[in-house]
Amino acid sequence: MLKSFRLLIRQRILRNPVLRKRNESDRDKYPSKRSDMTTGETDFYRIDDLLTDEERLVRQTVRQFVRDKLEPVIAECFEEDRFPMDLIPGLAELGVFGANLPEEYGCAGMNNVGYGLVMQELEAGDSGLRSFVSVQGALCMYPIFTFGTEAQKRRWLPEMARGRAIGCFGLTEPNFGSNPAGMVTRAERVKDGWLLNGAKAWITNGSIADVTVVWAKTKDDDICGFLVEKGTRGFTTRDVKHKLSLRASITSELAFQDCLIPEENILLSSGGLKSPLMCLTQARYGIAWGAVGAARACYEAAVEYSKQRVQFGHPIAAFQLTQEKLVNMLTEITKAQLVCWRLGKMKDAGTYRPQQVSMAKMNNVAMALDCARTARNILGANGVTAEYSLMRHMCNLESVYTYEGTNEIHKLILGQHITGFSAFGE
Ligand code: TGC
Ligand code: FAD
Repeated sequence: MLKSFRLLIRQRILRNPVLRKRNESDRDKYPSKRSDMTTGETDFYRIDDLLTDEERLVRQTVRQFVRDKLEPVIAECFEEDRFPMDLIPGLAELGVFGANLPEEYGCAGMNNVGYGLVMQELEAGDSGLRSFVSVQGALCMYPIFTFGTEAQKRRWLPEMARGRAIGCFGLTEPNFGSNPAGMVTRAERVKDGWLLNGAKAWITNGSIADVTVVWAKTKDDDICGFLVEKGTRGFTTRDVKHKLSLRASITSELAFQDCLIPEENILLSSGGLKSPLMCLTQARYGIAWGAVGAARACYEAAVEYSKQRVQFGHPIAAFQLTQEKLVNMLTEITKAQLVCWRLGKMKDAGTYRPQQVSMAKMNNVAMALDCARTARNILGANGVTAEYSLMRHMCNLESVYTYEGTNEIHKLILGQHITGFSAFGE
């Protein structure tokens, strides 16, 4: 892990009395201090015991950032349909951009469990914040790192890790969402580079990105990645307005009309649909963890509220029907946490498969959406207000359910893996 990131975490801990106390405390000495019910620490199977000190530090530092910096502003951002841009330098300081990429390029060099914990804490705050970080790291820095030249890596990765350059990823098109193989965006070879024509739809960070990874068909329908820089002539963006989900996240349409892309901006080692799909595997991994954070936030709010709210002379937590809901939520969250941890270990060992990531994304996002709906129900009418986070999480998770492969697409990926038969319809 990046030395400065470790130092930074330790300095923060030393400055912060709450974190300092936690860091100094002996976990065996104070086992009962770790609540699994209310304080952002739902951990029924003590997965905490499986984490290294460093992973716990990373988690706690990001959790504190979310509490201090995001929670006070997120409801307003959501209502006002804006991303909290002023959090970018603080996120960069934490080292969360491309956190699992190597230190050599200015990244934190974290392992994949640490990276997953970062995503979990960010999404406990808001899926829009996790989306921003996922797109920057898994969908823009990762393809530059994996398919780019040394010059491209040196140019973009340190700047992106510092949050001084923002990236995005253009795969989806107006007529090709679940089936990106059909894309019609084209890059034609010309004397000075490539001429790019086409359009991309639903692109997170699209209008604020300094660099866009655009996937386009070249000769013989091969698919390659291109780095399209802000200000390129013929490249325009338009934000999607009136979203009822991920409102604290920028989503844009991109249009390319005879954009001249210099030769040095092609991702030279990319080729075929496999290249963007490899990026999706990285992002789906982060989403699988992130969704658990959103579910946990909803569950904890529901536990807390149900103990306070009295109806028919009893706290609603004392009713069997409420308890059943809480039990189901905790059980599903615990299962999802275990899946994430195991997947992270397999990713670190290099033994995981994309289909295992599909199962985790599919299950954990559906689980989080169920938790958000159930928790919203437990809060009754209060659950529909922005004062509580449940409805915001629920609305956000509708997008998370759809992007990065819809729930159905992941079922079909797994169905094909089990049976050997493709049921995609082609
Ligand atoms: P298929 O023939 O199955 O695969 C083509 C080649 O790719 C390989 N492959 C993968 N490699 C790595 N990771 C994966 N997940 C992979 N899936 C497939 C495969 O082995 C094959 O390799 P090779 O060597 O034989 O060429 O391709 P297909 O056209 O049949 O498509 C399969 C399908 C439908 C599963 C795929 O198209 C798909 O996943 N569709 C869903 C599209 C999607 O997820 N789009 C997401 C857009 S980005 C986004 O939503 C960002 S939201 C960000 C945020 O805000 O957080
Ligand atoms: P469609 O593919 O039209 O699917 C519609 C419905 O049909 C779904 O329920 C789907 O599951 C179902 N369906 C489709 N095919 C089948 C089948 N064979 N069998 C059964 N059911 C099927 N894309 C990017 O490239 N970059 C981004 O940064 C990005 N950010 C996004 C941000 C937001 C907020 C959202 C909402 C989307 C974003 N996307 C992004 C796009 C996202 O990846 C697509 O929306 C997603 O892949 C689904 O495509 P679609 O919306 O066109 O739905």
